[in-house]
Amino acid sequence: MKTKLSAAVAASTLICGAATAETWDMPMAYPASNYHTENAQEFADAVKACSGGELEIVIHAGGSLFKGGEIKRAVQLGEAQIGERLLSAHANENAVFAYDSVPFLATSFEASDTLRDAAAPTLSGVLADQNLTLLYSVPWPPQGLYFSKPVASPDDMKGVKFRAYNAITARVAELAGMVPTQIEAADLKQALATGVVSSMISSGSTGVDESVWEDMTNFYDVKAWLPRNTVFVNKDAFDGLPENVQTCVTDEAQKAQTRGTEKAASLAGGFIDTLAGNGMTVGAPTEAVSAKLVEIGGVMTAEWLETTGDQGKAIVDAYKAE
Ligand code: PCA
Repeated sequence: MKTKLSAAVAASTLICGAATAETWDMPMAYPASNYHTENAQEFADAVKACSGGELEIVIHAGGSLFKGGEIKRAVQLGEAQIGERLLSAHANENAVFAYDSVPFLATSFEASDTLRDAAAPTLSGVLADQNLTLLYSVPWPPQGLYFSKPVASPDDMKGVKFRAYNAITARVAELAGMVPTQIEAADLKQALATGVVSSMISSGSTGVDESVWEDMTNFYDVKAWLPRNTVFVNKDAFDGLPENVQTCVTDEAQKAQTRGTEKAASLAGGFIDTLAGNGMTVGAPTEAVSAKLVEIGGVMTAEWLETTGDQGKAIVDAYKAE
């Protein structure tokens, strides 16, 4: 018995020793049950398979390894090898990161894909300068406004405490006379329950993930933009992979991008039905509120183009040329 056991141990040591098996940590900010996270898990499983077990990616959902705001830096520094982040929340480093959140520039899944492709060369370059390799991105459904009261006119928004997820959403709030505070989705429920905020702009997906009907009553389907979660890898970690494993990762990333986008599109309507099914009043914004949002969007588009200069212009020109 003893001999058999030690022979088995010796054999497995040999096998492990022979392979260059590597494990990567993948911090993510959103819940394990969210489609972005499920999609990344499928990506991780596929990478394990196509690399013949040489690369294992371990998902850490819900900000459990690094909080949303820390993920990008952790991957840049190699504290995690790969991660997913709402890149637009890093527009303070480079406004190009907010290309997906320019109000009313791309408001459908199709347009969002076109914009992604138009931005990809610029975005990859900006990320590479930060020691990151762009892998894939998946959109959230179109963004709508949530409130804890009916909002029929722009005046109804004045003074309302607003949960922002990046500087863009904070700016929308500010221009509408609301009071923004930046809060990660993982902390949203508590912020709503304690009255720190009572409104936000987000998708039906996050509204359902966080059962926001417990604290808010109205959802206005504004379709302001489709922000993206972007998956990137530490450049040194990626460059250090054998070529066949690199190809496996990039091939599976392409598939994950397509699969995740299809998932988002197929789930979008159901999320809004779930909000309504749980008692929220769901519908389009009034004309007065729409007009105000379009005005705000105009201001913000001009600001974004000014801050990004040639890079922003190149993205918008490439998008419009499609
Ligand atoms: N959900 C994320 C970002 C955009 C979205 O729809 C959030 O609210 O944090």
